[in-house]
Amino acid sequence: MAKTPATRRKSEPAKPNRERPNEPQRYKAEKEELLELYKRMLLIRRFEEKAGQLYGLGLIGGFCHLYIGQEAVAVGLQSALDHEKDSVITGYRDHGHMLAYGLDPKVIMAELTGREAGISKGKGGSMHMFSTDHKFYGGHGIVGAQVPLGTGLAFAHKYNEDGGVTLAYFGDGAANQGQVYEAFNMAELWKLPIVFVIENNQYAMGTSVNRSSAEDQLFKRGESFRIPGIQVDGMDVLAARGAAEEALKWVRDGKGPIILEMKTYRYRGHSMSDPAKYRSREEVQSIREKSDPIEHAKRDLEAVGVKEDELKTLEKEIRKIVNEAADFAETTPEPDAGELYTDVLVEKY
Ligand SMILES: Cc1ncc(C[n+]2csc(CCOP(=O)(O)OP(=O)(O)O)c2C)c(N)n1
Ligand SMILES: [Mg+2]
Repeated sequence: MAKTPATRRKSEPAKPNRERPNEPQRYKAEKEELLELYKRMLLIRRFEEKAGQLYGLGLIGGFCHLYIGQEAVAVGLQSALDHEKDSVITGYRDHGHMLAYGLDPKVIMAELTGREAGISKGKGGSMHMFSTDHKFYGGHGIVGAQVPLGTGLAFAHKYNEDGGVTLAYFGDGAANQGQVYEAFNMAELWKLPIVFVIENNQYAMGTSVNRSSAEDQLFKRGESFRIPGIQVDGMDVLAARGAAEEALKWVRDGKGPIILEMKTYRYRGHSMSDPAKYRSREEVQSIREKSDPIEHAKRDLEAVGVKEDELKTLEKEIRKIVNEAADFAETTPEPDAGELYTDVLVEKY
């Protein structure tokens, strides 16, 4: 008989979840660890800038949503995962999440240019990166759809008793979708091992969170499901990592799901075709100047004695990696025409 993750009988009333997670602390990183986090964020920044250029040159087709400004979220959170066990799922703004894993930038850039060597064999493109080897389940273009899918992944972790946790990322816009709340209900009812990560970058296409959300404190969105939530400075990689430690502890202790609202900001338009008329240049400029996650980490590095020269060398290294990824993505072959007939589901319904 199939196992069921249900934790109580029908006749038993639900037990109120009165416990609260601890207030997360800013993660105390050793110098080497902080350098690694900084490097990953810088790689995402330079990679995304390059992707923007290649798009402008017509080398990337279809949609392309850049992650610039949000780097600390994926890097901080994913650095706390157990990559042998845990799974990740996200929306279409997904290049950064793959790079945060430490995946080869060449393979990701080649996916953007639709080449055979790409992570989805060049057939997914920007929005549909996938790597089951890394337990990365996409890359999804339907807003909010990754939340029930992620809940399914968490169900599988519990069912298979593999000790894994799912990180399901979604945006502030997606947070207003009905399917998100159906998933919340099931996740809490069955105490599924999932961290719901709301990347609140303040906008859903051209609509600001304040204009679209009756409750704009998104970490509270689980309250009616008894799912606790924490609001986190998503422009500080160490705050993100600290919050991830608390959230993962909560979930791994069998206490069910938790919400992390990561307050962040996207510097670029929603996608490459967005003229961004719904906000002022001054707004973007002021966040860049005051809250940039990479500059923030740079200051932390300088405080532990890392010298300007070392950072310059690192910058050069990263630019080299990104240029090589772009060269590779421009020159490696396109998929064979026969690939049109592979990885396609053909079935009668
Ligand atoms: C079900 C569905 N509705 C609408 C869209 C069109 N759409 C694409 S992105 C987007 C905004 C989502 O914003 P948010 O969740 O905040 O994510 P962000 O783009 O800021 O990362 C919308 C409405 C879609 N892709 N899927
Ligand atoms: Mg958004």
